[in-house]
Amino acid sequence: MTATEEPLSPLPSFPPGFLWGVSTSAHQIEGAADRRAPSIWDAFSAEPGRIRDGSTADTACDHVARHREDVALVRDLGVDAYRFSVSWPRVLTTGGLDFYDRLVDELCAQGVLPVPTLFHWDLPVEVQERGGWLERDTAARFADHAATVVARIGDRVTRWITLNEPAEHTLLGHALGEHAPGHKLLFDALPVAHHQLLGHGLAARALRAAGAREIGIANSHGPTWPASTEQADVEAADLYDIILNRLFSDPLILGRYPDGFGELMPGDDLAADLKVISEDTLDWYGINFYQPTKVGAPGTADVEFSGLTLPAELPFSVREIEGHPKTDFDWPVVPEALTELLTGFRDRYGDRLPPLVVTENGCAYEGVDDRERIAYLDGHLRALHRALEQGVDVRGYFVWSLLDNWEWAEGYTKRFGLVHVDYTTQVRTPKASYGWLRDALRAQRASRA
Ligand code: IFM
Repeated sequence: MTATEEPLSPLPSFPPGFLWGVSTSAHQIEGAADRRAPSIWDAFSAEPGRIRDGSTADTACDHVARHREDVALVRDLGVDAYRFSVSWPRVLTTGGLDFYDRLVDELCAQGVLPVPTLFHWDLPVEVQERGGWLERDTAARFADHAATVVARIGDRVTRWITLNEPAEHTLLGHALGEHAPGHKLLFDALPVAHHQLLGHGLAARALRAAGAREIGIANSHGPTWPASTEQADVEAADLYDIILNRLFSDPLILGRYPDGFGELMPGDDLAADLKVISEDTLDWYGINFYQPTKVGAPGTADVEFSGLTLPAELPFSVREIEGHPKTDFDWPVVPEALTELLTGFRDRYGDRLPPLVVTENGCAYEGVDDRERIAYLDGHLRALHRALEQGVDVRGYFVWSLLDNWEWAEGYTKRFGLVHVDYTTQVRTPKASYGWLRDALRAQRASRA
């Protein structure tokens, strides 16, 4: 993206009560790996060649030790809420929940709403050894995890997220083998999707039993654009859209899988499972949005795409989106696709759709004078506002991410933070985008005063 020196015009006014936040996840920032049980990402990063820079998240941003400093950064930014995840491997360790107790206390003391996510990809190795999400039992174990966490911090936490991006965990972790646990099962990975969704339903029940009333999920979505109007491209794009989008939203919102997919799911009583997944499990629906995808008919060779290898045997191929700037991840910057996505959800689900919250949106760029990130956030917030103007009920927006952090298979090579982290000294330096967002939020408040 071309850096612009021109000051941007003020953002339009967002509705009173609109929830502003920043997001992180446990494995990507916490460090203190010696004070928790091992996760599948520890095992995966220990395998040669899995992580681009050969790194691990053993120290990451050392957030367990520095969480007060990080909460102060959240407070000074002026957002309402902080989305973090609770590491299941830490919860399994004696004393592990003490950290989340302290973190929630600190957030409350600083006037920041805590928004925990109960699973953000870091499955305990001991659960993986019993089959992980390929096994139905993991859904029940996840509900136990939810019950344990809500029993400890539920007196101060009102807003919950069960899962983060079950689609990526299914597809990257189990279908393509690019993420932990590294399985390459292609379509045989589908049980992982169903068991996570079932886990969402069972965890929501556990949270409800403890009195929770604001339960959501953070699902990743993006518009799928057919590469052409040729039938083969349109059909391939439709299949991609089902696998990446509707497979994870239809069961939650409509209580059914897209046509042809229910038959592929495991279990003896799909109808009963779908009730668990969909009945009273969502008070709001979280959308993580980064980019649209252009998709066409399958090709004849493997395709390298944003650090992933997409095998030729897939029934679709991902194509380059041209004519838009790219982030350091090579992801196209297309803010209008967020308006398209949000209005598309409203059009597809109508009255069945719970209020939406954008639970992640952000970009990877180097440098602390990150004008590209400012332009990215500014563009996406205006795009969100256009969806509000068109009557879509969006109640909040969370930037990914507060801090630069360990970006999974990319290690420390991609920086998504509003705050730069020097991984040698652990010094935090707010970037230009941090100052821009702080000022934009001040202007929002002033416009309502
Ligand atoms: O860093 C990830 C996050 O863990 C899940 N959503 C996408 C982000 C950027 O890749």
